[in-house]
Amino acid sequence: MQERLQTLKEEALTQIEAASSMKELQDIRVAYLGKKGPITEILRGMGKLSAEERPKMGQLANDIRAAISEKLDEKTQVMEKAAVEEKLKKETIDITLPGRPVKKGNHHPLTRVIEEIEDLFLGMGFSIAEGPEVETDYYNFEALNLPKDHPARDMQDSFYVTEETLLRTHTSPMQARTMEKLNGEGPVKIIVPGKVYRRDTDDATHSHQFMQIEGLMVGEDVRMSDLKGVLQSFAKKMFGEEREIRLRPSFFPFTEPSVEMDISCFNCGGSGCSVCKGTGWIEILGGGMVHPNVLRMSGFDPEKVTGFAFGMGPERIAMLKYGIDDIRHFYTNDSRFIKQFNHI
Ligand code: 2U9
Repeated sequence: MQERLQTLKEEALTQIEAASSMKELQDIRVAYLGKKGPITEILRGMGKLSAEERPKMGQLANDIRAAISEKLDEKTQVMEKAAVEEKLKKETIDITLPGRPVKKGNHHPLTRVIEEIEDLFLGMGFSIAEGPEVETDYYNFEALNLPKDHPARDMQDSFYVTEETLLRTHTSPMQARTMEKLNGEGPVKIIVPGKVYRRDTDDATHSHQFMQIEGLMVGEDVRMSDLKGVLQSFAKKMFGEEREIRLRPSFFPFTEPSVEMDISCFNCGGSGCSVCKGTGWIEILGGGMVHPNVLRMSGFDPEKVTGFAFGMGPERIAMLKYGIDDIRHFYTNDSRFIKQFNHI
């Protein structure tokens, strides 16, 4: 039995030495130290030994079991360490290698223009107000002097959600909401950017969803000259200090008098070209003095306060600024289009 144990020990240690995987080691552990293993078997056979032999054999058997177990642990550690090193070797990165270029995204050209316009008006003391895109018929039309059967409603073909709610056709309802909250106490000096919706067939210059930035200033003795001053300052900052502006008479149900603002063409300087269609002037926005009905419906007394308002389409300004010929480019998410603006 003693030789048997020794043989087992050498055999086990040899196998452990030769083992090249954790699995093999585990198999050796089970094979030699397991319940059905030869050492256990020998220990079970101890009964046949004499009383003086038993402790010696027992000790030997346990020593051999301990030696095999120790060797197994030792080899396991060696293997685990080797595995970690292997992994580290595999994972070592050559820090001298250039990193993978992280493709940096960029602002959508429309976002740029909107933020540029917002900054200009923030710089003139306006604050930004944003309102709900699903509006009530009252705030989208009635409060803006467009009573139920007013023909001008057709100019703004709408997506109705229910009899009384629709996707707003302009951001003006938020100006009416802002005024109403002030219970006739001005001043009001806000711009309202946002998405608006009109039931239009998309083509190069029309989109069923587009952006608007409208502005409103209400207070004592607000005049048309204030509107002209604000629009002039906006035009020069947005399109160049050498820009001239001109105001032409126009009509909007919510302003009286109403104007359209043109800027001198930034492409030909005014001598006439394809950008300004030979006129030397480019139409940018509309505006006017807030209609007394609109002031009254939003809780202001037109005898005490006056106001001006204006509205522009950021897509139009971005198309002029970047020479874009089709409004749909802004909405079709074609990365070839968007990528062009990464460098600016
Ligand atoms: C209130 C009172 C008056 C907003 C105004 C315009 C003129 C205008 C167009 C610009 C481009 C619409 O998207 S567009 O085609 N808008 O020309 N907007 S005055 O007048 C208001 C708004 C709110 C309470």
